[in-house]
Amino acid sequence: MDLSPLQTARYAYKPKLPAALSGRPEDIQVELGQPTEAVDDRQALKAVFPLSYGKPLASLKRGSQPGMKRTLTMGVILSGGQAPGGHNVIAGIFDGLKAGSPESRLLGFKGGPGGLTDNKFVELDAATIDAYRNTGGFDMIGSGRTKIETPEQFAAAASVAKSHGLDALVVVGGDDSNTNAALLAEYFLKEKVPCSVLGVPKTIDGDLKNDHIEASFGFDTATKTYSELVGNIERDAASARKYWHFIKLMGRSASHIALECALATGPNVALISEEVEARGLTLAQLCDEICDSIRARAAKGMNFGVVLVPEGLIEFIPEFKILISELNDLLAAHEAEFKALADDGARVGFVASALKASSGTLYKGLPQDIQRQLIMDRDPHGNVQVSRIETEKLLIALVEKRLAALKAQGSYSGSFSALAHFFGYEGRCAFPSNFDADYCYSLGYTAWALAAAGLTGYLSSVRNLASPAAEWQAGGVPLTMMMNMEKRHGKEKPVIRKALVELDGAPFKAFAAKRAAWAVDSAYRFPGAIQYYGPPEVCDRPTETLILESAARER
Ligand code: FBP
Repeated sequence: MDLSPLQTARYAYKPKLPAALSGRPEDIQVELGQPTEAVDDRQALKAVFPLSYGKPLASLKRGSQPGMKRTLTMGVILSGGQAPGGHNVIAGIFDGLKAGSPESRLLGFKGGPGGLTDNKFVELDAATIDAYRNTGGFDMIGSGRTKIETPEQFAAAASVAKSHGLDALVVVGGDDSNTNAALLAEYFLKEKVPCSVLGVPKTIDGDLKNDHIEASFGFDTATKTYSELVGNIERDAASARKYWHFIKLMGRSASHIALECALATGPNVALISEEVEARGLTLAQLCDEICDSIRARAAKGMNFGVVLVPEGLIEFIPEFKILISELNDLLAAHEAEFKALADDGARVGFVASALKASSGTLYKGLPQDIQRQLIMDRDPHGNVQVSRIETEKLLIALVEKRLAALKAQGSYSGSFSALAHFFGYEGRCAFPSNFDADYCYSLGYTAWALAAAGLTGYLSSVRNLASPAAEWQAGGVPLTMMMNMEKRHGKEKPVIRKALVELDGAPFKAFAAKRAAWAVDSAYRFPGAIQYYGPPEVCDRPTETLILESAARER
């Protein structure tokens, strides 16, 4: 392999650990609190999780823990979209295991949860781990989006766990994958499979967070990567003075990524899906608001600017929400018939004629590409693949049309030339920032400690993240504690509650206080590239979101 100088340097980086995890592994103690309750729908959840509901919070401390198992065989699965730092989670588990006993073993199940049910695995040794330390990607063992849901899949997972003598299995994933981990933990308890199931909070989207989980890993690096690019584009826009850049930013549902990038870069417009929904804005009203900024800047001779568009926007615009829900029902009810249709043209025609009147009219009025993108396959969890819907292009087309009408009325005289960008995959496999490298390694090490203590049905947690790593607090949060019941495919299902952007939260308020000035001025902020070596205030600084949320918690 031809290694880049940074790759070589990152192999040698030693991630920082919370004080509780530094030092001799035999001096780690697991302290348990009081029983917990789910966020909502407690009776229903108790019925789904009779054996694992309501476990106590766990905290890791220095001390001695009787009954800690030193020699373990653990398995690890990477689930869902890539997020920077996944390899460090595995390295943390591995180093914890080997510190406990050199006899311990770690199996990596390949290609996501499907690797467990199909028993596709690799035993991870020191040489393999060393080749991936502090680097991005999930390529050490691969990832996948298979959902373990049928009785056969649960039985296969149990038989694989037993055949390897697994003491614990760690699922590294987002809300859906960790919900799946909770169901697997319950199943293993019911079937008396002596294997703990633990989760690790992963997703660049930043929506797996709550009172006990301050951030999902990957959000820090991904948003810093996008913010660097947005800042560069802002500088280009201000230099060339001829383009409006519409930048779609990844984040399947919540707008945490767009909000964080806005706080980091001060764009002219940043749409926040949760606000669009709360205000009940139609697509036309949204375009009008973008046009307001374009016109105000044109009046000052600035026919350029930057608009941030969250990837999930379309599902939050009320009329599209209804359309997408009708499309989901339609595609589920007529799956075979739909798949048998000859081509995209026939499929578009089929749904256009089957939709209810108002959704049908909306759908028929959309550009052909968007019509086609809206009916593409759903992911295994039933989600629309919003990363493939070109909302940024849809907005450009509608804004162009609206500006032409305004020009005809004499209320706009600027020039509008727009470019579309989508930043998503660029950020998911970046070298993890120091924050993510340290956080992920700590999460992995914590997962090992929870497994050694024999806990099951927990999400590895590391808190107090706005402070230096030595002051971070490691522990475990019962998975059922973060759950409620939600309707999926027409049925009530247990799910870990997704954290959307809170409009009364500190990050949104900080953004809302500044955006009116940003809409008219060129108040751009240039965060630059992620720095791995140098002063801690530059290299170890967490996201603006984390800093603002921690400060609000302390008030
Ligand atoms: P996870 O929720 O699995 O972490 O994935 C997040 C994400 O990166 C979204 O932001 C995006 O919409 C989606 O994955 C893209 O999925 P895919 O990799 O299948 O194209």
